[in-house]
Amino acid sequence: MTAPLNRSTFPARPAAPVRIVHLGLGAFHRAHQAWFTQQADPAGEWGIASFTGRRPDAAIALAAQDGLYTLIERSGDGDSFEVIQSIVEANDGADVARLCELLVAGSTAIVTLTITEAAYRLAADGTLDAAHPDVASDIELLRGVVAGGNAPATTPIGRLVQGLEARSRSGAGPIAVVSCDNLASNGEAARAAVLGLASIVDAALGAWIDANVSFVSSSIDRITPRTTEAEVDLVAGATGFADASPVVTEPFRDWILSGAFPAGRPAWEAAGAVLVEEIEPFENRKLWLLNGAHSLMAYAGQLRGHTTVAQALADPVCAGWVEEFWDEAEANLPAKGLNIPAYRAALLERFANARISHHLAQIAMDGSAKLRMRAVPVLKAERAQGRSGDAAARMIAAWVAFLRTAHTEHAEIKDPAAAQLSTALELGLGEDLAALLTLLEPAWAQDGDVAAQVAAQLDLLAAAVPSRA
Ligand code: CS2
Repeated sequence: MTAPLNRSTFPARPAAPVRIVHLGLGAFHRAHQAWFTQQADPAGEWGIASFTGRRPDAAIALAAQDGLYTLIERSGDGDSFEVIQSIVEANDGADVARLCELLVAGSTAIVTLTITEAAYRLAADGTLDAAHPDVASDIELLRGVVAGGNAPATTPIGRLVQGLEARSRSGAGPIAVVSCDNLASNGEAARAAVLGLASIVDAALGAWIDANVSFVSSSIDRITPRTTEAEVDLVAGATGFADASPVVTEPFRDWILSGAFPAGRPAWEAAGAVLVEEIEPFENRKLWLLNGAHSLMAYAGQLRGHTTVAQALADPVCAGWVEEFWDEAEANLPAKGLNIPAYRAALLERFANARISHHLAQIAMDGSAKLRMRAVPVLKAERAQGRSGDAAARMIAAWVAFLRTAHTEHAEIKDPAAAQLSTALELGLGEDLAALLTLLEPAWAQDGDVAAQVAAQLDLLAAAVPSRA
């Protein structure tokens, strides 16, 4: 017999008061920030109110369990189970009224974000893409809010700006916004998005945010694949609780943060988080070595017939490409203080954990936003040093080949720029390349060398794809 999981059936500590608001209630948030907060806050002083993004489903499932869920830590040898209690409220992201209520409370000190790279709506030059239809529509809505209306914004950044606008009128004081998305200088990206939007809406609101919101950058790491039904059954058997919404993750976790917390924060370092002055080298190490290898395997691995990261890594061809890309990335990271040989060795072990079924298709989504962080900087840095950057170009070529296959097979392209990608692919083989590259990096519109280099890597990949050899 299993019991339902909630705060009456499970011997939970009392729900902590909300002091953290999170946007992006998904598996990664529950394996990462919620776990760190639980470990760092034994007294239960830091409750999290978490909001979903596009759909309310995760909030509905979690609210039915009073925010409780089981975290399955899956190593190569076995599983361990822990009930996470730090989320005390699970809300539909569309409930902007509740978000505003929480943000006007002086006790709310932090907003954390896992809204995905694409949701920042930044153009390739790092400024807000104000012409994007969703952004433009939120600008209108928010102008109405400043004028006394209360229609809810629809994008994550729009909702955050709406909450901050409410706070600015409440006298609740300064607050920290912590980006936990895989973007370089993600605190600065959050500032560009939030301040960019707020300043267009209302100059005074922009000025308040500038003076009162601290944008914290953070490098976040914990491989968290999608949960399946098998995990639901596993948890019931192992713990005796019927948890409709468990999360499976690897044992490894890492959180490096840089920035000020004007209204306080949990002692996350008690759980292993690290506060640093200079975050860029750590961000690049993670974005290039871990995420870069992931994207390379996602595209090249699927072309070679693989489904998961562990399978792709077991393929010597893919593994060789990963190593070559790592060599290029490493050449552009500081030699001191990052312990890169150990980091690379640890990554190989983490990727090889076949008990974590991390699907390449999941990683392949949103490629246009991801490759801008993972491949483009390495290729540019290599070329600037007078080296080829062929391994980084190969990642981009694998993305192009993957998109072409999807286009030919009429498969859905899951990407925020799907419409522009399709327009580029319509141009047909060869002609499409320059257009696709320009979407990654506008400066490449004029760079025939990069296009020729990626085309050469496309030939190499075609020769390495079993069905086409
Ligand atoms: C992955 C990341 O889906 C992806 O793009 O590269 O989610 C990756 O698993 C995490 O950043 C690991 O910390």
